[in-house]
Amino acid sequence: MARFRAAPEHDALTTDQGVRVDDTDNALHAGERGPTLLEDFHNREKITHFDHERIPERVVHARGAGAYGYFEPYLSLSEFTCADFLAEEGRRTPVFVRFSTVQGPRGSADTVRDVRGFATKFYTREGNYDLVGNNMPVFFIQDAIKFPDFVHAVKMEPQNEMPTGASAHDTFWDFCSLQPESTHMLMWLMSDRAIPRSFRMMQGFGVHTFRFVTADGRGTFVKFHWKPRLGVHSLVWDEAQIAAGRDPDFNRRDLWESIEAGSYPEWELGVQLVPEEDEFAFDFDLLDATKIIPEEQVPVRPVGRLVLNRNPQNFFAETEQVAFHTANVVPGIDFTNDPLLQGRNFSYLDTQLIRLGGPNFSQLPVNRPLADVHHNHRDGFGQQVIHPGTNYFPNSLGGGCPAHAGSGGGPGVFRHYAQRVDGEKIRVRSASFQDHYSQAALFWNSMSDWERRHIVEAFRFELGKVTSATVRERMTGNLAHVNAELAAAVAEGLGLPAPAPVEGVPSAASPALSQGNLTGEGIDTRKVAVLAADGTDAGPVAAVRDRLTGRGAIVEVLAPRDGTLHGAGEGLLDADRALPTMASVLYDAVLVPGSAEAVATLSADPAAVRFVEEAYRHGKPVAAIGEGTRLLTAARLPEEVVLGPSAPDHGVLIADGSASAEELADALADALARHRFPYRPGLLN
Ligand code: HDE
Repeated sequence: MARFRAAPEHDALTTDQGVRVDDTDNALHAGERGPTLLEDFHNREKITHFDHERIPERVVHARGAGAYGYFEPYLSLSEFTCADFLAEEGRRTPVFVRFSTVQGPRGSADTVRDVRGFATKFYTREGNYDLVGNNMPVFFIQDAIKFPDFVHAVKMEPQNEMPTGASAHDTFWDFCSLQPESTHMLMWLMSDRAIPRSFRMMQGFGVHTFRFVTADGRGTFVKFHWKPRLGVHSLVWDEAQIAAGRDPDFNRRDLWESIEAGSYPEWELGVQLVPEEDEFAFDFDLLDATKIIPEEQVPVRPVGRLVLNRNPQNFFAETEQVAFHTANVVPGIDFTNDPLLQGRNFSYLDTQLIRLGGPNFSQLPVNRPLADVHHNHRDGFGQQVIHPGTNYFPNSLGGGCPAHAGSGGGPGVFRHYAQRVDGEKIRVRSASFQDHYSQAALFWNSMSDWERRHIVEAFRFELGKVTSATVRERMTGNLAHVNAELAAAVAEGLGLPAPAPVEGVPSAASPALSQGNLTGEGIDTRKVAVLAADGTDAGPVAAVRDRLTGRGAIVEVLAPRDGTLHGAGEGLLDADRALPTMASVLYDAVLVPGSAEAVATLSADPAAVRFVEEAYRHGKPVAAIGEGTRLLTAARLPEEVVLGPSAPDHGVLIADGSASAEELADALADALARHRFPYRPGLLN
């Protein structure tokens, strides 16, 4: 790909034709104050090119961020698949990954409540393989023919193009309430999974059941899982909404900055394998994309790791022009009859033909396979290749090239899985796809108390934005099939009577679904804000910073103004950021060092007071040294938390004179590793 990168550092400005340009600031005019001349080819070319810079955005998943890296298996999977990139422990395959939201346009905010795309292009030696997944393991619909309806319903409403980046509107809930197969996915969407703290802290799922195939044609069903090394963590809803304004690029920036800083995001690839003969061993259909295979039933085997270690150099050329396609498979990976997957296999190439302006987008640098490409496809807009010789098969004039790889196949040759197919042409949904509620209930049953509370609040928020009383009622009625308490709590928030309980709602749970069980390890890249002002004692700040950065966290000193602060003790303290440019939603924890002078300044600064108040309300660790507690009080943290012995249980950490800064830093690190404190005196978050 390197040979496609432009490197203009040492060259003069030219036209598209390579002619050197003397001046690009002034057009060619007839006289100093005269009209601009048509003859000015540089001016015309420059403006014309600019006029054509935009391309259509993706019809869904328009807003995204991408990065390069590699995938590396821990072990060989050749017992199950002949896929070359999975055949050998440690064999590195380059990848490009794009994360995205679904509903909003390119310019929408990152932290909206939405599904996140997690699409990976593996540039394998045997061709490109795309695993085009999401951060939730199921989908809203079972058959791809419903996709245009679903997307029309969730996108901005057609008359006024509102709301941007939100599903909280009438048409979405109208559709879903009439389409009960969406209920399981709605549970995920109303959960905290829909507001990830970071792309680096979310799971990914292939969603469909795919098929591994061995060289001798043996098939095994497979579901793909990505598990983040940093654990699965989310924002809280109030925080997400504030962040959407404070930094609409919140997730994109986080990905970019972590890679720039050398903290490379990492996921483990896991597979759930089901032998072909067990196809009907489950009480749901493996072909139904509204169902998971509970991990307690089929464990997820860890098979390799994905590391992202390089940012793109040009967003448009790389992240915008990348084209993923579920049908980009390599030998050893094949499809199943999942009707959602089958429809996707048509849609991606089709949509890319219009988005990328013709059939040659696989020649764009980011889409080019590393494997050699030989075929008789010719011409089309934007053709980059000069093809000599014949353009048909069979031929003798071109020496019979490019030749068939041979009907017998052989290593590196794709052969479709020889599945027996027999049936009548009918438009029906299989009876095995009819249960729409059991796994929605499974999800609810698996949640911790605080996760359930967040789900109830999310339903209340979303349905509270719906103006149609019929839609609200129909939806709460559907929820009664998931759980009576859930339905009653949502109904209560909407001022509706609790729906009649439904008999026989399943009580099974799958602990693997709760984020509480997916916390990951350590505090790598967690961001701690230190609120300082003139007078702050630089000594303890340096000690805490050293200790926390030693454990991988990022510590930034925020002060009412930029520049060097005049510390109380020895030494000066540099502010990393001016407080007015930042907000607590951009950090994971806050620390207020002591000194009467500094704390008096901060307590009189609404931005500092709000910073602490919000951090506490959003469940983040809050720490103070000595006099720093006065800012906590100014931010109205309950006295029992600031002064009481149970403070550490609530993630509020106070160092008095006797505790060293190092001890405080360690306690803060432990609190950070817990991510959030969902039950705090004085509030729920
Ligand atoms: Fe997509 N989806 N999708 N989708 N999808 C697109 O392709 C589609 C579905 C997913 O970063 C489009 O190039 C249909 C499930 C991701 O570039 C389009 C159906 C899953 C991305 C399309 C689905 C996804 C897309 C729009 C129902 C998770 C962004 C632009 C059958 C497994 C990829 C484009 C990127 C993008 C069609 C459902 C994931 C229109 C018809 C299920 C991550 O082709």
